[in-house]
Amino acid sequence: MKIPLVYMGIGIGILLVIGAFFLFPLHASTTPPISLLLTAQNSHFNQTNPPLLVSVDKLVELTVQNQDYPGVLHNLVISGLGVKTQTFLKPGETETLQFTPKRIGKYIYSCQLHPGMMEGEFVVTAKK
Ligand SMILES: [Cu+2]
Repeated sequence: MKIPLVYMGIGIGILLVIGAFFLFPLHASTTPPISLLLTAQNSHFNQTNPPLLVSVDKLVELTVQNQDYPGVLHNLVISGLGVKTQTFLKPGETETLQFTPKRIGKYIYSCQLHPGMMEGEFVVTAKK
């Protein structure tokens, strides 16, 4: 039995399309971001200013919320990564920052109004 050349061509074409789909999946848009939450309360982040660990080149979604006493403002900066909340958050306010760390290393996250009291490590590790 001989398969006409045109059918073989179509068959190969279909295989190429399927192969390309597996080789180049649309991961970039479907990979979920690393979600982190920092709650400012009693002039600390998450009570103990814990180290935050993320992977290099992966989207981070970092939510900062102020749940402190009335009148106590907080913000968040990560020095060296160019990450900063747009405003000083009032109690009850929340801001979500999205960024992709490009360099492995140890950085410091902090509140500019409470240096020393609200400072922790932000660690960018190799890809997993
Ligand atoms: Cu603060």
